[in-house]
Amino acid sequence: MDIKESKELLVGLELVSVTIGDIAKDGIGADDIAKLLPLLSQFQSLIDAVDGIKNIPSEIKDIDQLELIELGTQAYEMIKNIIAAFKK
Ligand SMILES: [Ca+2]
Ligand SMILES: [Ca+2]
Repeated sequence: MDIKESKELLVGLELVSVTIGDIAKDGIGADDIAKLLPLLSQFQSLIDAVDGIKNIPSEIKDIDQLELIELGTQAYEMIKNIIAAFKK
């Protein structure tokens, strides 16, 4: 088993969190509507993130060392990008 669903979930979480951070960091205003557009254009990523989510526990149970490194690296990048999005 691979870690496809786990990775897709991280991509979706990052996308949503970065968008929220970007919108909220300077207060919510009219200019924030434009910031929702990238989210719409990446709608398929959001669908992928939710689709197959029930397989994630099996993926994690079956994870090997390489996959762990891959997922860990992705999670680290995700957290970095989210923090950056929330910072002014
Ligand atoms: Ca804003
Ligand atoms: Ca998926």
